[in-house]
Amino acid sequence: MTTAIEETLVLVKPDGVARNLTGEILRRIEAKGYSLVDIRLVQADRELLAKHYAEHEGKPFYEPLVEFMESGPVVAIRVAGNRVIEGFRSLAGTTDPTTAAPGTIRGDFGRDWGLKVQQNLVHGSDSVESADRELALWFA
Ligand code: IDP
Repeated sequence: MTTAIEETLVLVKPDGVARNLTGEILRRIEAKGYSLVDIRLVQADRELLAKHYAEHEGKPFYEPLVEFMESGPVVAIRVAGNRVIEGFRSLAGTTDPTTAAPGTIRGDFGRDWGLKVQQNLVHGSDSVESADRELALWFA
């Protein structure tokens, strides 16, 4: 456990925006006590997504993931708070929305749609290093 104030990148993915869940996701972030520092609606292009998902290049779900992420606007949010990186990932739930715990964003609103990519509503940075790198990309 650490008391360091952190910042993380949260993305409401195209499925979350299309299903009008942006407000609900913001509500949960604020209800948990984290601060919204910056927010923008972005139509991401391939160049940005290739940088964002560089670690997944070559995996079977990479191409469907990039296609999904460029299929519509995403909401990028800079969120701050003590241990917000792990805190938001806890709010989001595990990657697979079918089995994500009820009470989490993915567990309450997500499911498997039989597609090649898991449409799981949100992204949250997974480490301080990732957060720094991703925030620089989305809030350049
Ligand atoms: P995370 O978003 O929970 O941190 P990552 O492993 O970083 O998960 O994967 C990035 C995104 O790629 C996931 O959120 C999901 O949309 C998609 N993804 C990950 N693993 C799979 C898979 O096995 N099949 C389909 N899509 C996947």
